[in-house]
Amino acid sequence: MVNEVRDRSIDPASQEMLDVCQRAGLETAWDRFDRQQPQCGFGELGLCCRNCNMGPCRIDPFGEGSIKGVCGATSDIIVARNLLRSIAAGAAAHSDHARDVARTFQLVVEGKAPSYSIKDPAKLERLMKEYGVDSPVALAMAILAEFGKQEGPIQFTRRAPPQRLELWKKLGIDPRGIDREIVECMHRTTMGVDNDYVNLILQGLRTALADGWGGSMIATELQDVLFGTPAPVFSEANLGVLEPDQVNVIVHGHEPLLSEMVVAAANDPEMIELAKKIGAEGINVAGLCCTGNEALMRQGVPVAGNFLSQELAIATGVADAMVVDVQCIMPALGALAGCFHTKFISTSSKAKFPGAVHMEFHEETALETAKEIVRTAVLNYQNRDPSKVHIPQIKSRCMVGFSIESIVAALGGNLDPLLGAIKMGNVRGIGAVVGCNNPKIPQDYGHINMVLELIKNNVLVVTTGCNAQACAKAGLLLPEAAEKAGVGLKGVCKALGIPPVLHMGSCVDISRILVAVAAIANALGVDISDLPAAAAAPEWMSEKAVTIGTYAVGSGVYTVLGTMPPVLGSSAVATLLTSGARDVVGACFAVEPDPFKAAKLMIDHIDGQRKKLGLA
Ligand code: NFS
Ligand code: SF4
Repeated sequence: MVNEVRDRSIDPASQEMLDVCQRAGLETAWDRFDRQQPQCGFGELGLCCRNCNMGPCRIDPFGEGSIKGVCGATSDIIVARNLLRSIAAGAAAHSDHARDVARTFQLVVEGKAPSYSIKDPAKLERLMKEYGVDSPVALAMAILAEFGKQEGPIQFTRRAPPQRLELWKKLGIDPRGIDREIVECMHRTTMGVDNDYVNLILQGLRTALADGWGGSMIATELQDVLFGTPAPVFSEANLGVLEPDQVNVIVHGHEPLLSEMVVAAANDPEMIELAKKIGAEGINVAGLCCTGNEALMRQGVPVAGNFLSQELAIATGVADAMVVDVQCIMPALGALAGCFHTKFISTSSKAKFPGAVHMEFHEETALETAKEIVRTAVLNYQNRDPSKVHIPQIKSRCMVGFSIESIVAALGGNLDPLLGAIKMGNVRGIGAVVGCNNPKIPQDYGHINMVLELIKNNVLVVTTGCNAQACAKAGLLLPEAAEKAGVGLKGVCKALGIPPVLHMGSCVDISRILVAVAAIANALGVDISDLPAAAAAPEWMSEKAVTIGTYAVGSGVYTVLGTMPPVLGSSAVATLLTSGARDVVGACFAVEPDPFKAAKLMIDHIDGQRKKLGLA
């Protein structure tokens, strides 16, 4: 048993809770993953198609049985179409999130969403200037128009270096409207439309760029305007942040529109008084997944864990409410919450779950609903079953909140010190390590080992999403973690008082990384694809990660994936993604599950880039 939990996670708090779950007979994603074995070989290779009802069709990977679908689609077509649909889904998720933020921003500037306000007026001014509009209302209209536009450009794509923009135009992948690109993916992949794998993948690049430089960037910028641009703040991470004597409200999902209001409601004196009246010492809000990142970096709200910690948080027996909105929320949570007193509360009209209580959230009445939710959690505190309580006494301190603005501030006002350190070689390059957990890899094993390898080799790591939370739990987001870095990076971190791993936010905040690499490229007068930089998603699982990887590559960043995307059924598609793309967009994918070897690939790439730039 002990060995088995070690195989499932390297996080000691998760291991402890997995033990608890096993003893109590509680099922987790890891158990369900085991029961799925062996997983479908056709699916793993991307070789099944259900896009019309002459199918389902599947292609024999050994070329012996059926090598074409009923319509004649080959493995190349089927693999590319399936990939394009994943990219569309990921872009839709980020961008529909962005739409809600933009819509809320519009209501705020029209005076119709009294729970929210403008927290970063300076950024609002800058965005108005960038869009060439003279009022916040006009900015809201212009940004909302990005989704339904028929012709481009999407304004934020103009932040890319001029060489990159030229390339996108030449290739015909400069995105038009965000929704238009996503719809076109669905059109092209329906039966009998686009049957050229290269053409399909070019549309994948265009759609992904519409996410990275469109949807995701809109979400990031407007969230900063509404909730404040993150600045360095200390907090704590891991299941040990849950409090035995306080009401624990766990916020899980993605949109800070909800979590910010829950935090505000939990700080309301009336709520705190209610909590004390029923015998609790106070109200403790903790986050999971990306909404956890949002609340962490803006409010210093502690995080309970990353993606694979979500069930374990309920299994502690002290989650008085698990409040969710959209994305990365396991439908298993309802049944698990049913084994405890936990109230599992869904809030979005887009996302309902079995076993959840639905308390729908609307921008106009956000704070009232958030108070109702917190009140429900508080009143539920007395229903805890003490015999089921088990909180691992494990948590780490972390320093988070490295928006570009705060990185520039830490550097003393401009990027020059960083550019200097890169030129000197103290910082060998930049590694963006992001993405999910996936039970195919022991939780955090890929994340932590890759990040440690990179910093040891003087690669400054920027992180978001569930990698950021893995790093927080492992104590890598602290200035002291510079001790684990190579001599050059250690010196830079010590001089600036920053960690060797910079938490830049949630997954939509990978757009911050795009802006950063664009700024560095512009400062050096080169394209992004010339930079000593590389990206990785060591434990990715979500379709959103497919889109992110694609816009990273489309933006010129070499990207290493730790789990295999379902593309091996077509050697043509696999070759295009892992080498041919280099001649098209100046970057490509690699797949390497071993985090040590994957880090080596990134470092070799960075060294090659340095050489090309004439840096030692
Ligand atoms: Ni990103 Fe963030 Fe985590 Fe993966 Fe899910 S929470 S949006 S998709 S699992 S990193
Ligand atoms: Fe089969 Fe072609 Fe229909 Fe797909 S689109 S299910 S390959 S017939």
